[in-house]
Amino acid sequence: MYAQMVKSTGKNVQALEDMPPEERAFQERIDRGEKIEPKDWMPDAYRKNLIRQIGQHAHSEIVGQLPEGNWITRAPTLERKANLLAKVQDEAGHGLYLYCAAETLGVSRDELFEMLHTGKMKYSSIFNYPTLTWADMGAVGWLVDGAAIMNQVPLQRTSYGPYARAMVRICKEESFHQRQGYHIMMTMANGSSEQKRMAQDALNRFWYPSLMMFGPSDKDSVHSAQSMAWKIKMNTNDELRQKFVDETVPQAEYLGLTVPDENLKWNEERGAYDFSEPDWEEFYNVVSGNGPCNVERLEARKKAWSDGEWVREAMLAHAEKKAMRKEAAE
Ligand code: BYC
Repeated sequence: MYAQMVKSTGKNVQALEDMPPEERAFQERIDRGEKIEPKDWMPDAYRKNLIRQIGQHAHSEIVGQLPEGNWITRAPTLERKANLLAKVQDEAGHGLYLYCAAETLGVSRDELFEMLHTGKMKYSSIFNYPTLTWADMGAVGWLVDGAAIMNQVPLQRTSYGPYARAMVRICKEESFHQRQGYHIMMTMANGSSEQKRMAQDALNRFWYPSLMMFGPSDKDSVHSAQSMAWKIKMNTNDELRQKFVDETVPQAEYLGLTVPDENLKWNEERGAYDFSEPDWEEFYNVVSGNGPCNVERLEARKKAWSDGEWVREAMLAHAEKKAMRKEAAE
């Protein structure tokens, strides 16, 4: 696995005084809050870890179009259809900004796609769950984009310039996505008893997979310590998961829906909700390729790649012709 190449960036973060001078100067720049730009010197492991995270992030945006794209033709009104279409297009755009950011680190887009298609690079576990009813479009926008915002807003301050700048626009758009999802949930939750039942069912199915989006619990997170030292990540997985639960539970209450967790309880002392952890066995199973839709999602992406081959060839041929014409004219 490509990602295993960076496993050395585990929990043992090197102390500043033990670093070689170049690495130490690099770490000090990060500690001062300076942005690292593509042509700056950086440790190999920083570069590899960023390629891993940005690449996975880009793949998640691209694969993430599939569960919602599935509902564009079945949206209940023209307005809902236009909104969903715009949202799915935004996700494609996010993928493209992120691939561009990854390319500045010296990896090509073809290499990134190859790693996705051969299973060497991951994408978010959440997109391996099916979207069974229209209410799922509400739950995805509300919960999945809601979790994405929680994770991505801090990434606007990440140390790598092109990644941080891509996050600014992405976060603005995610905020619209979250609201359109919540609006669908509001309509369903205040609709007929059958619509309310569908909204509750969507919440039941998407709650725990949304909690899994933040990654394994801190004690099992492989990359957090080093990624946080490098400001590739700004918070731990558990910190963001807690923040998400604390913000989302009142939103569920406002909808009159019940979060499917018997242990959910406000903890006065902590000023936060106590809640049940997701089933981590299920998480690792999905991440290793055995979720309900893993095979279908990868097949769809591979088909899109091979169906688009003639377009890529035509564009390259056009660019070559243009270059030849320019050369001949000079
Ligand atoms: N799914 O050491 P850890 C969106 C992997 S899309 C799959 O804690 P890290 C949207 C992890 O990669 C938004 N794999 O990792 C789009 C690592 O494996 P490798 C997606 C996961 O990187 C369309 C291993 O588990 N957002 O908004 O420190 C429609 C150990 O984990 C997951 C991003 O990508 C997972 N959920 O922390 C709607 C944000 N979690 O690489 C919406 C950027 C963990 O060693 N990424 N793994 O083989 C991040 O912030 C971090 O990479 C994570 C994980 C918090 C996700």
